[in-house]
Amino acid sequence: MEKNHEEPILVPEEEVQLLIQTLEKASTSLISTNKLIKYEGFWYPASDESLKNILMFQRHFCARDSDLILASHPKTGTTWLKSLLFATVNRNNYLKHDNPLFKNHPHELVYRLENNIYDEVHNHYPRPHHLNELPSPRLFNSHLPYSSLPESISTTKCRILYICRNPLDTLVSLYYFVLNIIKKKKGGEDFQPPSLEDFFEDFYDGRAIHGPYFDNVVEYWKLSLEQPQKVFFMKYEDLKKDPESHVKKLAEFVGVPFTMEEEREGVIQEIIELCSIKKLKELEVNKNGAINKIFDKESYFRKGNVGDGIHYFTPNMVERMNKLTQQKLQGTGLSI
Ligand code: PAP
Repeated sequence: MEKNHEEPILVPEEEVQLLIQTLEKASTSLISTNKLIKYEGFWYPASDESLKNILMFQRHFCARDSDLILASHPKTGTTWLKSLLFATVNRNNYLKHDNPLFKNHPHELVYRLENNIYDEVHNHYPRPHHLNELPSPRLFNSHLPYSSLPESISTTKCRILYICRNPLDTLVSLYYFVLNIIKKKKGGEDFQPPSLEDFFEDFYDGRAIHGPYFDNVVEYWKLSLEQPQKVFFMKYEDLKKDPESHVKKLAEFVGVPFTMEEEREGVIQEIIELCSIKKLKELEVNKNGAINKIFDKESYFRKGNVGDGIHYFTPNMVERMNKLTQQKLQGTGLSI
């Protein structure tokens, strides 16, 4: 059911603070001063703002049947999939040279729901009423686990596209992304960066932002088996290996399959080219400025390699992560 609602009522500050007091807390190597809190089984920054945004999203977001929600653990290919999804869905809405991806970072075209939409402080983000006014299909993303998404996402026919990635590549990517933010905040001459080895241990124990990583992956994987019409499950590595067949399947899943004529004319290839890391990296719009005033736009485009993660760790650490992966995915039929 599509509900048109006004600006939602804010979750009172006192309620958020009381809730935080009841939640389990942890420090990690990367975020030692700014502790993590465990909410509904997953770790988030222990800030009032962050939890309030999640609560607001959970309480006020009304999914439409036509919504397309890109779900992922951070650093598994979200930005790439955002651009591919946007370019595919909107391929007939713009002239080739006028694609909004040339003027906007992918994160400015596909909004992250639990971030700042419901936040009255960062008002450069669209307001909730703006979400209601967006034409269908609306494209969103979320890093929340399926079990924490608002009810309307499961009760409507809205579709979810999920992407996962090799855990070592994911953790290295996350480490460098967060390190960039810390350096900006604290980096002076005597700045001692937190070690990747320590962050490995945090991630291994599931104690990193949005972790435990495997729990996030397995929830969506299971749902994709139970309801394949609801969840399209992808792996970063497969998308790299064979982007064409994935973009084709993605278009079919979201109800805008490529015509024979489009295929003949190379439209799929053009989309892949436009959304390649090489192309996106060299666009002026992705070189300067920051998403949400904190995250440098260019930091979303680092290397984009597959299997690079193992080079950062000792054979013993790689072996431990492989064993953990096997253990966590045992019986699921999934391998990453
Ligand atoms: P997010 O969850 O914060 O949005 P996300 O986009 O999922 O981040 O992950 C960023 C990773 O995707 C980076 O990987 P790396 O650190 O191992 O290099 C980034 O380089 C990679 N990436 C970004 N855009 C693309 C793209 N167009 N193609 C392939 N990989 C990409």
